[in-house]
Order: sequence, then structure tokens, then C-alpha cells
Amino acid sequence: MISPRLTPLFVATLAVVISFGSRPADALAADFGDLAIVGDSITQGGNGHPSYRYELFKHLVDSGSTYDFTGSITGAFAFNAGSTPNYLGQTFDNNHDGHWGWRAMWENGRVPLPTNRISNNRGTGTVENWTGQTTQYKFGSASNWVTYTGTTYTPDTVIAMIGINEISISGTTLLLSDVSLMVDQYQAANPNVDIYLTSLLTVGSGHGSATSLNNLVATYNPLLSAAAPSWSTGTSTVSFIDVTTGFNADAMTYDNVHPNLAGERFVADALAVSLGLINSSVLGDLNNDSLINLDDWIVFKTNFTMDTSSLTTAQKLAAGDFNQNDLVELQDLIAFRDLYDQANGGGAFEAANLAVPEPGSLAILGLGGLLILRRRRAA
Ligand SMILES: [Ca+2]
Ligand SMILES: [Ca+2]
Ligand SMILES: [Ca+2]
Repeated sequence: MISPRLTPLFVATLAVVISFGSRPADALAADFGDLAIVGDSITQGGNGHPSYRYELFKHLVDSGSTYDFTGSITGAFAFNAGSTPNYLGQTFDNNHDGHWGWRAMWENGRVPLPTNRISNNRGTGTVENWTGQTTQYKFGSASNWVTYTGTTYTPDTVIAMIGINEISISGTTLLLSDVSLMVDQYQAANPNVDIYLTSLLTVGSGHGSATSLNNLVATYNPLLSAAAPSWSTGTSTVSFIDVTTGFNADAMTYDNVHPNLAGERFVADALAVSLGLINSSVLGDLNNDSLINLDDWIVFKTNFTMDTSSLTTAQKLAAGDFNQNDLVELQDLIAFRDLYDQANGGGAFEAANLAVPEPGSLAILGLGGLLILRRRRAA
């Protein structure tokens, strides 16, 4: 039994992040061109939460990547994105195709968009409308065609997280088919488009259908992972990105479905690693030699208690402020321990006797921190 304090969110975050682990350590700035992030409410944001797109924006800025967020919608559900301050002098470009409450079956036009799903800045149209391939879409019924008059774009890159609103209705096979159709439509708009399909996030235990939904998600994500590469063409690469392993929906959502700040960062960090935006392939590799070992512990100890408030997101992670709370502290130490154990085997951190803080650190950790470490040892 692990107490809640022993399972901080970012430990899980980093656990999944290092599982990607195949990017060259120097992969940084990339050119994403016109970048459409597509999905549902988790992608649109609202209720004062800007969505993971804002945290991904910071990674794009940090890495010096070129991109233009593009999409048929600007802003959050009900225009309530919360606070999205400029980052390193750059403004958050809130263009996207995240549609609050929508389903893949509507976005690809297979099923008419219900008339009650367009209010509060939820958008209109279909992928084929957004990408300028047609101007008509079915609205309310299969016989009621209306004209799309919104923004159009030709994406160079698509990131899509879609399906949680329909997986219990469609089942995994039909959902996969609907996502495949969306891929076809984006490839028709631009034969050279790069498409990243993310796993679906789980929902929190307080959700009324948590067990059945999470079972469906657990079935669906591997299916998507297996299918996505097969949808690549000679000029268009389709990839799967796991943003779910380690996602703790109880702790990382504000309503059992939509990510809170920790959840937004979790998703964005997983995306950033997979997209090659973070400087090391291995989080916790503080000296950037692609290994997690004693040398990194030495760096971590040196950085302990560092104020990282003036650093970029990437720099915070590189300094050991894994939870990005502007301080390298106990929670980061616990995260480092788990990263170390993942790289070197369960219990490796304790076996190396690295957990003994130096005298100066003892005072900083305080009694609570020591108790946590001791309890962990006894567990
Ligand atoms: Ca834009
Ligand atoms: Ca290292
Ligand atoms: Ca920290």
C-alpha cells in the first residue's frame, strides 16, 4: 500500500515519459508547419482550463520549433480558457479543432452533427469542411445539408485525441474505423501530412461509468497503437503517441474527465518527448548522456533547493524540477528515485544507498520528508 503522498502526479508522468525513450538526445527544434490539434473537450479546453495545448505551446517555444496552430475554432468552450499568459515573449495561438462534446463520427461526417452541439464556441462542420474539400455538412439529420462558412486550412501536421465521447456507443472497432476515416480525410487534404494519434485518457473513479469506460480505453489504446502505422502512406506518416500510461485521472482531472494543470502538463510532456521537443530522450538524465545513474544523482543533489522560476519548462525538467513548481524539492527527489529505479531496476536507488540526504538536505527535507522516505523503505 502506497500512501497518496508517495505517488505524486509527476512520478507517473515521468514514468510514462521515459518509456518513449528512443529520440536522439539532440532532437529539438522541428518544423510542424500548420499544426492542427484535433479532438473534443479535452483538446478544446474550457471552464478556466486552456487544455494541454497551452503546455505544449511552451514546449514548442522552448525548443525553438516553427509551427502555426491552426483550426476552425479559436479559443475555449464558452470562451473560458482561463489564464494563458505570454511565454518567453510569445503569445499562445489558440487556434485548434477541439470540439467540446464531439465525436469522431461527427467530425468525419459519417453521422450528422446534432443541432445542440454548436453553442458556446463548440464549432461547426467536419474535417472535410475545415480542410476546404467540401462546403456542405449534415446538420441534425442525414437529409439536412447546410453550408460551412468557417475557417479552412491545409494542415502539415495533425495531432488528434478523439473518441472518449463515443467509445461506449460505438465500441472499439467502429471508433477505430471512424478515426481511420478522419486520417483518410486529412491525407486527402494534404498527402504529405504527418499525423499523430494519441491514446485516449482514462476517466476518474468518480465518473459514473468509470469502470466500463476505462476498460474500453484499455482495449482501444493498443488497437490504435497497432493500427496507426498501417495508415501511413508513402508520403504521410501516421504515428501513435501514448499519453495515458501513468495518467492518474483521479489526481490529474478536475471533473474526472478533463485534465487539470497537472494533467495538462502530463499530456503535453508526453507529447513533447514523443515529438522530440525535450532535450533528452530520458527524463531524469540530468547530465544528458542518455543514462540515469550516479552522475545524475550528483547533479540532482547539486540542484536541490534550486529556484527554477526563471527557467523555461524544458530547463526546469533538465534541472530536476520534474513537477515544474519552480523549486527542486522533495517531490522531485521522489520522482528522481522512481526514474532511477525504472532505469536500473526496482529498488536500485535504495540499494545504491543514495537515499541518505546530506546534512544540509536533512533540514530542508524536514521531518515529513524523512518519514516519507522511511515509510517507503519499510513498504
Ligand atoms: Ca494560428
Ligand atoms: Ca545521465
Ligand atoms: Ca519541483
